[in-house]
Amino acid sequence: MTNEEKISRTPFPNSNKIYINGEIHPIKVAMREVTLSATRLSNGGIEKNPSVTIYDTSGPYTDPNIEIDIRKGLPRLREEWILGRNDVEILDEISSDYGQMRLNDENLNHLRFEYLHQPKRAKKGTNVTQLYYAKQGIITPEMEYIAIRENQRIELLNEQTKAMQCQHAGHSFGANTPKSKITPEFVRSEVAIGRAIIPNNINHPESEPMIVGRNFLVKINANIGNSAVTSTIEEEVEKAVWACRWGADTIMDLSTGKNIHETREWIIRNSPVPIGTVPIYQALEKVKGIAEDLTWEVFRDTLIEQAEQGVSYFTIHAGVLLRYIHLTAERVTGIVSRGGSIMAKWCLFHHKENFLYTHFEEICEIMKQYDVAFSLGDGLRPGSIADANDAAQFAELETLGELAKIAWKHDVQVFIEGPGHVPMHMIKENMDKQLEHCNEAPFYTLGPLTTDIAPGYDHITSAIGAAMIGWYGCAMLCYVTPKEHLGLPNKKDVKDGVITYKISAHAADLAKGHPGAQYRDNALSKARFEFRWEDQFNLSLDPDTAREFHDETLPAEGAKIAHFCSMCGPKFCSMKISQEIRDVAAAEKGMQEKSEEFIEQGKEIYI
Ligand code: IRN
Ligand code: FE2
Repeated sequence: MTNEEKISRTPFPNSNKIYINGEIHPIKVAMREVTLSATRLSNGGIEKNPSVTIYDTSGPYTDPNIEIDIRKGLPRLREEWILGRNDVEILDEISSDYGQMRLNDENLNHLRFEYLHQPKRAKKGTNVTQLYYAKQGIITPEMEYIAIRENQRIELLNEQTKAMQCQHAGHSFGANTPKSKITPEFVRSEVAIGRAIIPNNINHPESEPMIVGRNFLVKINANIGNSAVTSTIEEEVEKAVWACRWGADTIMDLSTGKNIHETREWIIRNSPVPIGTVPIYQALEKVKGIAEDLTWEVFRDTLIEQAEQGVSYFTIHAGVLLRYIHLTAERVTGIVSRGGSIMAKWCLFHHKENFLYTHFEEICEIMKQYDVAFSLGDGLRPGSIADANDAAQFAELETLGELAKIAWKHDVQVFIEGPGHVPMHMIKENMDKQLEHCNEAPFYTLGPLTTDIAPGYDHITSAIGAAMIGWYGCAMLCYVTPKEHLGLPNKKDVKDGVITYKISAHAADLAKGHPGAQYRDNALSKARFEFRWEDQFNLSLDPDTAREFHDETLPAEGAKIAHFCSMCGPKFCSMKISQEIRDVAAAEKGMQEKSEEFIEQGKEIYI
C-alpha cells in the first residue's frame, strides 16, 4: 500500500468543493456545496431545491483536483500572506537544541520529510500576532477568509430561506453576533478586544484560517496521540485527516514516545486545521518522565522547537499555583489533568512556585514571535461530579484571568481551558465565572461530562454538557470519545467523538441564533418530509452511516424514492400520512373553492 492509499480522500457524496473569492484580498475560501435533487409536486410538476453550502474543515483532501503527496505536505495556502507582510525572517537553521539534534541524527533519515520546512520568526522588534494587527486596525487575509467562511454564503439564501430562520434564537451571550452577515471588520474588532482568537502560527502556512470566539460558530477540537508503539507516521497523519474530514476545527497532537518531533512534523505539514499541543508532555519526555527534573530551560527549548514547527496553540498550565494544591486534598478524584499533575508534583517537590507562572512573560516573548496562542490549561479542573465547581477550580480560574491580561499586554492571543466533570445545574456558573474573571477571553472546555456513571458512553455524557456550555457562550469544545477513561481511541472512536461534538456545537449555534445555522436543518427536514432519501443522507453530518442504516433493511434502489422507511412501514409513516392529509386538504380546498364559485355563478343564473 502506498502512503496515499492510507489517507482518506473520498469526496463527500453529491458534493463539490467550491472556492469563494475575497473582496479585499486575493484569497479563495474553500467550502463544500451539496447539490440536491428536485421536489416532485403533487400536481406532477417539479421544483428545484437550491444547493446547500457547508463550512468545510476537510481541507484539500476532499478536492480531487488537488494532488497531495504527504511526504511533501499540503499546498502552503498562507505562505504569501505571511511573507507579504515583510515582518518575518526565514531562519537557516532550527533554533532549538533538541530540534537540531533530531535533524543531525542520521538514524532518523527514514522519517524525514522531502520538503525541508525552514522556520520563520518575527524580525527583531516586530510582533506578528493577529491580535497585534487587529489592534493596528489591519484586516489581514486571515480575517477576511474567516468572515467569508463563517457566513457559509448566507448572502445567497433567498428570502424564503431567511424566513425559515429560527425566530426564537438569540441568547444573550450571542447577542453581539451580527444577525445578518459577518464582516471582515467584525472579525478584526472581535480579535482586537480579545473576545476571539485566530490560531495560526506563521510556521503552519498549510492551515486554513479559523476563529475561536463566542460570536462565531462554535468550534470543536479532536485530540489525537500516538501512545501505541506500533503506529506508523502515515497512520498518525491519517488520524488527523480523518478527524478533519468529520468536522474537527483544530487538532491537538498529544503524542508521546520516541519519535514525537518527527510525528508532529508530519502532522503539521499535512494538516489543514491549526494544531495545538501541551508542550510540558514533550518536556517531560526529555527528562525521562521524571517531573522533578523539569527545568525552565528544557521547557523553553521545547516551546521554541514546537513554535518553529508550526504549532498554533499551547496548553500551558500556569495557573496551578503552589498555594492551590492543598485545595485538592479532599477531592474524590484529586488532580486529573495530566499537565496539572506534572506541575503540582514539580511545585511540591521543589517547594517552589510553578515555573510556567514565574516565567510567564518570557513565554509571551517567545509566543509572539510566531503567533502561537495561549490555551491556558485548567490543571485543577474537577475530574468527577463530586468535585465540580470547588475552591481549587475557581481559584485557578481567577489566576488564568490575570494571566490572560499579561498575554494581552504582549499582544499574544489567549483562550482559557475549562472543565471537566460538571452536573447540568452547575454548568452555567462555570460560564458566568469565566466571563467575569477572564475579561471575555474565549472559553474552551473538555465536555463537561454531566455524570460519571457511563464509561463507554462518555462521548454522550459529555456532549450534553458541551451543548449546554456552547449555548451559554463557550467558544470551543474539546471532544471526548467513547474510550474516555478506558483506553486509546481507535479510528471509529475518533469519528464518533467528532460527530458527537459537531452535534453539540451545531445545537448550540442554533440556540444562539448564528445567522445561517438553521439553513442546513431546514433543507434536511424538507428532504425528509418529501422522501428525498439521497438528499437526506447527503445533508447529514455522517452520510455514510445514515445511508448504511437505511439500507440495512431496505437495500433496494427503489426504496430510495419510497415514501416510507422500515421504522414504521408503509402504513404507519406519519410523514406519508401527513402528506396525504395535505393532499386531501388541498383537494377539499379546491372543491370548496369550486363549489363557492359554482354557487356564485348559480346566484347569477337563478336570481
Ligand atoms: C480542554 C479543556 N480543558 C482541557 N482540555 C484539553 O484536555 C487540553 O487542551 C488537552 O488537549 C487535554 C488534556 O489536558 P491535561 O490533562 O494535560 O490538562
Ligand atoms: Fe474524566
